[in-house]
Amino acid sequence: LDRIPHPPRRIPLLGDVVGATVRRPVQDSMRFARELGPIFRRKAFGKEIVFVGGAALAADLADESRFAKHVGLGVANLRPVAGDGLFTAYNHEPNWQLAHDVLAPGFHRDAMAGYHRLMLDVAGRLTERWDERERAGRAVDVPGDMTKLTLETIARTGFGYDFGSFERERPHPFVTAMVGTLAFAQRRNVVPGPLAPLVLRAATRRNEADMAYLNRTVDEVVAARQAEGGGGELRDLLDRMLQVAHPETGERLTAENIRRQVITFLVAGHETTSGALSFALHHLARDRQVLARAQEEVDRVWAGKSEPAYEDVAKLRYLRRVLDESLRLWPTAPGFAREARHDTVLGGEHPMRRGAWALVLAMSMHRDPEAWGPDADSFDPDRFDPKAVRARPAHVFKPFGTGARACIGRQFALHEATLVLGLLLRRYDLRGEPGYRLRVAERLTLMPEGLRLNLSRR
Ligand code: MNH
Repeated sequence: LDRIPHPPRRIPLLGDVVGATVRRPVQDSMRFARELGPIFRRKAFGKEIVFVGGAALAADLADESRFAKHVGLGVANLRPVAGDGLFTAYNHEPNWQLAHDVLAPGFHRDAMAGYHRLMLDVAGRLTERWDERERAGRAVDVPGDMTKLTLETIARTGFGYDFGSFERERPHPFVTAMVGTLAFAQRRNVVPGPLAPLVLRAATRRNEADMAYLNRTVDEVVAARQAEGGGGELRDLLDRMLQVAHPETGERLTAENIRRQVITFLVAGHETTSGALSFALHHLARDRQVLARAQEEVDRVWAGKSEPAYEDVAKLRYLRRVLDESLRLWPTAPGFAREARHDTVLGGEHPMRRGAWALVLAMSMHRDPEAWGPDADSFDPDRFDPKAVRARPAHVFKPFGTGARACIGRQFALHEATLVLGLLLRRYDLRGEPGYRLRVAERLTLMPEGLRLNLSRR
């Protein structure tokens, strides 16, 4: 550890707090990575964390024979809400493999093609709303509306549930309760254990009410589905959770674990996609050439179709590159933790004991000039042209994590986001607000703050 640099002004007891902010830890860490190099450590309130931002070291951490996912920090904070659901399960918990094997086919091609219709319906609600705004000459709130869109999409495709987000002025109470439990989980991490009962008394009671509300709502959705009687085709994730037994062991998910999975998918399935769509729209509105090229592609590839079919979405190759390039600069899940499976040496230089872990800063890895060139901070979708991809080392682009615990919803998110961007670009010209400078808010995920766009129908 001694050989790993840390910030120069380390304050006794408090640690590396100089130059740090509470609200933007990821962007702070990226600045530290620029000063301190590909690996560094930061200490706060007695806890020391090793960060890896260099592409070569991060690529080494992707070696599944030596490293695995570590459930820590932000992910561990979600345990009170998401328990042994897929995202927060420890590697050794049997429900991970069980749920993974039962749910993975819910993201294969046939299943995905079945979600396409519902995704189009939700996108239609968005464009209805945006048309009204456009007629009134008013700007749209991009992150707000993208969050409504992605929440409705996962709720309807995954669970046949409609939150009515576009019809409401205020968020659905389920959403308020969900956000409340997340905020509480995060807060619990910064209040020292023995003080928690005192400091968080009111918050704890509130949190219990929130959790009870979440559980009750999920139980109602499940009960309604069960009342329909099982059997027949598997329409969505909930059907799979309720009806599918493990192909080898015959085991089924328990009622308690299904609750955890439903909450997991509602949370994991919308925040990050919403951010990815928002950043892509920001870059499209700002770069007229990129916008023109993407619009030309949509007009050409979807010509003569009132609605794109499932297969038409993946044909938008350039638009996919725009999305990849946005996720490179702004990986909306900005980091993931890796632990050593046994004693090993990271990058041939840093010894790690079994169980020792490091946080990969995807944002730094994605901007490392060694892998991405001297202009790594600039937005250029052509970096994802197949030739350019082949010329780069492997494992330097990881917006969806890595290995066995990588994102199960990757294809889902990419299909949804490409479809929606295609529909929006075909329908509108986008203009940013004059003087807007990108500011990025952090709430475990990254999100552009205050991003509003002006539309005009094409
Ligand atoms: Mn998703 C895991 C990023 C969309 C459901 N997701 C991960 C991880 C990253 C990630 C990174 C790995 C975290 C870790 O190693 O600790 N996910 C994203 C991004 C998007 C995204 C950037 C959108 C863009 N994720 C989605 C969607 C769904 C989803 C959509 C569901 C429909 N993600 C998950 C689940 C896991 C996960 C579930 C946990 C998988 C596992 O551990 O088996």
